[in-house]
Amino acid sequence: MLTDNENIERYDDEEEEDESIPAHIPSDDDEIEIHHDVESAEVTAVKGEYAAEQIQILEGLEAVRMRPSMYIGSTSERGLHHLVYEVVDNSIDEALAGYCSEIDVTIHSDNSITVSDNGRGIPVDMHESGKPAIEVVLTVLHAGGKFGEGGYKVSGGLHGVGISVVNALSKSMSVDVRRNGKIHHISFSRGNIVEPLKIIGDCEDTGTTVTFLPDEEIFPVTIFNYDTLKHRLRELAFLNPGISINLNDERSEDKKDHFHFEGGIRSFVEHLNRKKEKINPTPIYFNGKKDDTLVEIAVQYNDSYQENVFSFVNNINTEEGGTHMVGFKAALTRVANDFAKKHNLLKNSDSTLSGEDVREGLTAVISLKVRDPQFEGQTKTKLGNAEVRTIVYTIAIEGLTDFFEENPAVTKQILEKSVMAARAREAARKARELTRRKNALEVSSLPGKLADCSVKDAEQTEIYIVEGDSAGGSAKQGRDRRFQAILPLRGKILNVEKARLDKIFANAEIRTMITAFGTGISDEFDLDKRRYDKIIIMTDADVDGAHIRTLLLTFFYRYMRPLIEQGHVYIAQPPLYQIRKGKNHWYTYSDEELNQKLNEVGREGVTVQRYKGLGEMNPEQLWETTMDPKTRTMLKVEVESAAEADELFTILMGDQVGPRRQFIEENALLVKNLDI
Ligand code: 0RA
Repeated sequence: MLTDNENIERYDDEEEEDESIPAHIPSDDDEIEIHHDVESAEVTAVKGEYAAEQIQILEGLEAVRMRPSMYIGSTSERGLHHLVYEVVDNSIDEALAGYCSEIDVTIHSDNSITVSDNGRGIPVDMHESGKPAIEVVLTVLHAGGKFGEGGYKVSGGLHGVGISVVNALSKSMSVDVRRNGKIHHISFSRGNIVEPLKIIGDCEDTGTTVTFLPDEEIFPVTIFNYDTLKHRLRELAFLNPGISINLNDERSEDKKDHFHFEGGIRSFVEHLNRKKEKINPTPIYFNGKKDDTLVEIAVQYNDSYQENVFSFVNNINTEEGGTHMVGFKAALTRVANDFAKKHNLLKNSDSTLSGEDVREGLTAVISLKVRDPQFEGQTKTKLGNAEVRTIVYTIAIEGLTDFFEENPAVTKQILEKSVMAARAREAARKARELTRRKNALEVSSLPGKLADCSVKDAEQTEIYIVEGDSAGGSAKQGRDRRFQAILPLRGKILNVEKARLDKIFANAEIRTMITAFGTGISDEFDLDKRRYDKIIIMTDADVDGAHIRTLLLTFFYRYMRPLIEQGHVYIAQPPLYQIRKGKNHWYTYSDEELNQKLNEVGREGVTVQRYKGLGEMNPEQLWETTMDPKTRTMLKVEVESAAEADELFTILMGDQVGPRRQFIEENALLVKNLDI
């Protein structure tokens, strides 16, 4: 179990490793982005000269077209959508500077995009280079911030490469600026100027409208996904309260959304929890500031067992976590334990609450504004700034302590859940030890209900998991006892999707299976210890049977996944009908097959029996139709893709009845046909 201290120590280790890498590699960009230095005129002047030189030697937009991935991550659909975010980020910056309240994003029918805002408008006056400032902004890499008046660019960061990159990668881009009572227009193709800046009309408002068409020479796919844009724009509206963002899709009617959240990240966690049963009805919210780092945190518990914490730095989703996350988690664990001890929520037999315990059912959003964020990790979404850990820790300790002390009733509800989680964790540990010991004793402790096979070589054996005692009886008599084992299950098995580990271990049917299979579960699962090569689920061909099959598959998938991945799980296919005519008889496995058979055979003197359950078959029939390797048909269970399957199981075993019912009826979903 990871305690706070371990968390922090582990983090420190990582930091030490990082010290071998220079903290900051100087690059052109540093000198170009002079907007940090408004306080010292002298420094600004020196940097200004330097910047002018640098602009000349800067690789031009051609370099962006040569290696687009270096600037936008990839030219996949992800990169394509980054183009939109890049333009929107500029408008968000304008909003954060206090000059813009509304951003409209439109997807046109030709898959071009318009981003329009009511900010001050990109400056159109002459730049020292002799070109209009707007032309420099749109054609020189990283020039965007140069024309601002200090403050720091808080959005962007990850892909804050500048609007010029979007220009370089667009087949066409046109920009209208409403400023000083005039509408100014300029346009480009693949970064080259097409129409120089000109005035095309009068206006009363101010703002910027950018329209661009991604270049199909660069992007294999140039079709925008509405939901992808919607997701990110909604996120931005949560992270920047007060801003209105409108999304409009002209490719289809009535596809539009409006995002405006005065509640900010409070609204964000409410949104994340919208389908959940809440524990604290109003999210816990606090913020704080130290030096140039702004911290905002919103927390709301729900009654599930999942943890859902999202963190953002300068509007970028830090998917890999980092120092801010470590600081927050450590603070939560600490404050929760302090409160639990002070209010006697822990019994003598309880140990302390672990980080995982206090995050059970937690939904939280952490949003930071950091002046010089260092992004690390695989996808550059892990915050590395060491000082941030302590800043977030301190602010979170104070914010959480205040809330807990002022709201003791709801805090007790939250922490009672954590205490339950801690007890479940302890019970699971004991139960796990118990099954482990049983496995060590092997055969002598095998469950009584199991009719084992005589062959000991696991490669050659199979076990039938059979629904109900009567079918179990038939199967026991009908089997080939040398290599076929039978385990009858009584009644429904536990839905593991909705239970903690201790309950899972307490379930008799599940314990029986774990012991019979010999493999252990979860992180202790060991395929080599399996006692059978094939695990065959044999249930009735009705809805109840399908339900039991689903519950079993869920258990295998969640706790013995390699069994499925390595192809050891099968579904038996008992027949639906027996057809008799004179001394002959046939079995059919579907209604179509029945009709076909009746048309080949003829209907006269024929009796058809429909099997309602396995129990209606005698042992010989069961052997002949379903268990004899020479004649049987089985389905092999396959996991197509882990992520898809995961989602599927969540739908399946979650609270929504509709999709689950559909699965049960179709039930062929994770199953591929395989004739044996
Ligand atoms: C540089 C300086 C100023 C504004 C902007 C850029 C700006 C850029 C974009 C891009 C999309 N919308 C935008 N809105 C503003 C400040 C200009 C001033 O000082 O008035």
